[in-house]
Amino acid sequence: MNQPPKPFLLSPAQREQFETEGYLVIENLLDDAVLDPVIAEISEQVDQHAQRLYEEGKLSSLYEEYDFSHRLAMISSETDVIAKAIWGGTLNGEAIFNLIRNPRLLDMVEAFTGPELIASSVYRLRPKIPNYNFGAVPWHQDSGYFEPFCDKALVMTFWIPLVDANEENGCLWVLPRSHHSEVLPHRWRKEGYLVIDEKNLPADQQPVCCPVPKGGALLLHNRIPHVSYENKTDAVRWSMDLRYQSAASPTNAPISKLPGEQLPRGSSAAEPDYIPPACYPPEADFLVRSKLRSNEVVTDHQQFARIRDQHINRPVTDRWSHE
Ligand SMILES: O=C(O)CCC(=O)C(=O)O
Repeated sequence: MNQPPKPFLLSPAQREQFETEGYLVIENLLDDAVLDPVIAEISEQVDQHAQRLYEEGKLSSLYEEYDFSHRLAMISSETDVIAKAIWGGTLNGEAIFNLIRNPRLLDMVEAFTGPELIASSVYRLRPKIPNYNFGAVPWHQDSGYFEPFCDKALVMTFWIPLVDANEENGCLWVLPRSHHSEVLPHRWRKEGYLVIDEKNLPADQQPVCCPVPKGGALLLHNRIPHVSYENKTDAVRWSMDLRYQSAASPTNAPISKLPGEQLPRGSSAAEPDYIPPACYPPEADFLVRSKLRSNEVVTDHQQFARIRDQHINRPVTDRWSHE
């Protein structure tokens, strides 16, 4: 009889580092067979946009002779239209979907959250182009962006570079161990990022720079403060960040309720019966792995695209001040 494949797990030392420090750099996690299709899918999008801009006379060259990390940098020296168009979670092709449901990533998450696994549409593609202000992301905890109901939930982020990421091209920095405390006060900056002001960052830890070679990932706890600075090289620092949680935490994934399963409810005295819509209501969650609802798992990228397109944006609780 065929044995089921062994799950891909963190070593006990890696698990301890993640639990104690709130972050973990994992090398040699995703090989070219996984990343190349993602890069090809993104390159195809860059190419289509470039062709259009070129035909419209808005780009002087297609810069086709440049590789993945340099082409968009060259284009962006003329226009940031393409970087902006593909930034964030706008792409929903097969390779990106397959990366989100990569079994290695899911195995590692499952070991923390159990087998009913929700992937969040809040994935972000970040082509951090050289010397471009929007690429720098101020100190924040991912929980700052999530609903207060999920402050204590575990939402795991895999930050995955598609090129070697280092201090020079703007890899992430973290404040270790800070995930043991509460969600820190954030405020909205004009350009749309949340920031934790310096005075509100825990003073007992020193920031740690987290270079990650291509093929690796930085695993982040949702309450670990992190920051990234400008890219000072001449090439794009391409990365994606993917997020996962248990189906027992608030989710807008269209999943059935299991017998006896309670939906998490609001704890506030003002609205004790309020059922939180999701940890991040503006985007669509989906079931990415399940033992108990296996027929509800999203396995097709077109369905993934549909769920995201049809999602009705619901705002997050406005708990932070605005600039
Ligand atoms: O990729 C970056 O530079 C920032 C990423 C980030 O802040 C995040 O994944 O939450």
